[in-house]
Amino acid sequence: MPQLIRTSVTPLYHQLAQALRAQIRSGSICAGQQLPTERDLMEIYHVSRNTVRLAIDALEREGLVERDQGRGTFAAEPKLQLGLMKLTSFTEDMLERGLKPGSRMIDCKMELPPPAIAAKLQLLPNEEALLIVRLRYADAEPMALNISYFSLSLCPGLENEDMEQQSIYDVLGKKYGISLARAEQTIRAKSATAQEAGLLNVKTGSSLLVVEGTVFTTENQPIEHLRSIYRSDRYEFRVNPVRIS
Ligand code: 16G
Repeated sequence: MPQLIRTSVTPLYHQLAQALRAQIRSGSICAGQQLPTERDLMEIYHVSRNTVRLAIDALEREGLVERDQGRGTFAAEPKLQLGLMKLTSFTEDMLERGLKPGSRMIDCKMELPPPAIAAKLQLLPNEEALLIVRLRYADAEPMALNISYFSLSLCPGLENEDMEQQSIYDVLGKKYGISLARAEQTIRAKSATAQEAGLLNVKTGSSLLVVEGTVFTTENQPIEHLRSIYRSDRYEFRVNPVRIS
């Protein structure tokens, strides 16, 4: 067990966080495994309770550990990293990671979308769109909530497809010959409502990531308005910016 350097300018809690981080990253504390208790850490590293708490707080903020009230602190499941440069379906994202994609249909109906969404989809006045709300699973774990409106002018009859068993992007390609080209998306944080928390199996108020935007075909026609709500404990988004001179 590496000892902390008391004479270092690096605060002790920082050094302790580093030591625990290294153990989690190397797998010597693996995902789901309980960390030593506060008292054990105090004894092992000869530090105060406050130092232990500050170190665990830092690891919790980084998403490396999760506290479970009354049970202890556990190494978190590694997050799924989603690149933002590739337009992929949920099904593709999961298969690429060796996970089994699944869906539970929450809602599927034709309706008039809110005006801002109708404008993005370039719908005619009073034109309805297909609302599809699905809870998405990786293996048996709920990961995200997909709330999408599809403009049916390009894919009439989409409402009759079984969207619980199939990939929508697959159906768009195979049945309608539609190639998706690009999306315009924003990402923001929100806290889980009781309903979202129940579906996603997280605590009410925990933080979620919302990706919202429009998907366009190769003909530059908007076909989907999406709002995808991801568990922030299971997802992180990757960006690779380049410097423009
Ligand atoms: C992704 C899309 C979602 C789309 C779904 C189709 C983003 C942020 N989200 O989750 O809008 O409806 O894939 O998945 O791009 P599927 O083809 O597996 O049904």
